[in-house]
Amino acid sequence: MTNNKVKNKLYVPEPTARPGDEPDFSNLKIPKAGELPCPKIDVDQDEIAHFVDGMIRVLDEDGCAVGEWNPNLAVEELKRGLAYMVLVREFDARMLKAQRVGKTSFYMQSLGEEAVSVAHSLALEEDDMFFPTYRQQGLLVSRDYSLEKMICQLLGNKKDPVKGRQLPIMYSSNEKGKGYFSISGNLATQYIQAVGWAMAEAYKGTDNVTSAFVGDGATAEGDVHAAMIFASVYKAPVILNIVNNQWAISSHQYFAGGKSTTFARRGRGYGITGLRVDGNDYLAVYSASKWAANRVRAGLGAVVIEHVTYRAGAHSTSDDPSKYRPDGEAKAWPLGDPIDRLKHHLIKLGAWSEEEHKKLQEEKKKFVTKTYKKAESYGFGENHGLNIADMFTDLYEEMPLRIIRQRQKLGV
Ligand SMILES: Cc1ncc(C[n+]2csc(CCOP(=O)(O)OP(=O)(O)O)c2C)c(N)n1
Ligand SMILES: [Mg+2]
Repeated sequence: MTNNKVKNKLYVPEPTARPGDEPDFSNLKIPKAGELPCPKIDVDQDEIAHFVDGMIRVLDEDGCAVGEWNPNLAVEELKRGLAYMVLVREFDARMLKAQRVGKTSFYMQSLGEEAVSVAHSLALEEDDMFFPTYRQQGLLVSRDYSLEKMICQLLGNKKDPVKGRQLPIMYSSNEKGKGYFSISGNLATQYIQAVGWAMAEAYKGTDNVTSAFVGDGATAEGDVHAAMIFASVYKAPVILNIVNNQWAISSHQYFAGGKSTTFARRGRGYGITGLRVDGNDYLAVYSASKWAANRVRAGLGAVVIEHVTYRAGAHSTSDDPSKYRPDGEAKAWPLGDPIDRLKHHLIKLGAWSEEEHKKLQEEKKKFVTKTYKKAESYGFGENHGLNIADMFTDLYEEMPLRIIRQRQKLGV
């Protein structure tokens, strides 16, 4: 035994900056747009092993689309994506206000992350199924799901499709072409459910892709391990999206393992193809999602996509990020804002202008306000108009005795 033995010391990661510090993103390596080649969809995953450390980027600093990952979308398609992102942002802003004045109890925005859900959704097909988290309202919006129904869910009124039985923002839709699996408050449960769903699609022999989402923080859940191992072993036709928005409420992504590895690398450990993408670059998200969907649909197994983005707003209306992140961190985020970047690109193409953009924002805002008013007319708060007895319906084929007793006690 030597006496220069080092004592064990528990390591606790610290975020790069705390309130009072200057925001610091110097550890984020950002390759130039267009740097990575776009391989054929049947490429051997070992040949693109380095993609989990790189970053697929298409839009450069001047707003030009460069490199092999450029999806070469028609101008009308770009404008469509922009319009959906603006609609999501206006919707978020309106609902945040509604929460502040007590019309609903809770809200979660996707500010700064709109490209992740909108571009991903538009790159997939109508019958593909989503297993989202609470931060992908853009999936529903870009599939033209009724905004009125979404607001009724948030207000928990008589037109709420889930009859007031879910927390606001926990939407659900089994309508054809909307495919938005009921959101669960228990983080990461949707990941294993998605893989099971994908395995069933494979068993049935459909050509549908299943797409699951999880946040950086929730990747620390054991369910993510179970999902990855099943997805890998059974070559499940599933895209496993990891939205790395840097924070999990007040925990920095380092607490979920982001300091020692990228989240895209998680898939590689299980033998799953991994891509890492600039999540604020609409074209890059679209292109990577399309590539992954094509690969999955061709029977070549699951793909993990890490979307590198930033949660520009608070975690939810129950959170105050000034307590744990430095002032101005969102502004200092080096990958910019997804709406601004796509707008800039369209202007660069000569297909858009600041005036047209303003008009689009006003138009969407008006639409949201009008829809909100209509939804509110169906009730909110104490005047929800819901049938209390519905609390007990649709849930059990055979109602357990204790629930029957609860219902009897309530007299409904
Ligand atoms: C199993 C479980 N643990 C903890 C929570 C509480 N919780 C809700 S959201 C959240 C943070 C999740 O962060 P992340 O996965 O990064 O997603 P983001 O909110 O950033 O989109 C936590 C801890 C929960 N809902 N479920
Ligand atoms: Mg997060």
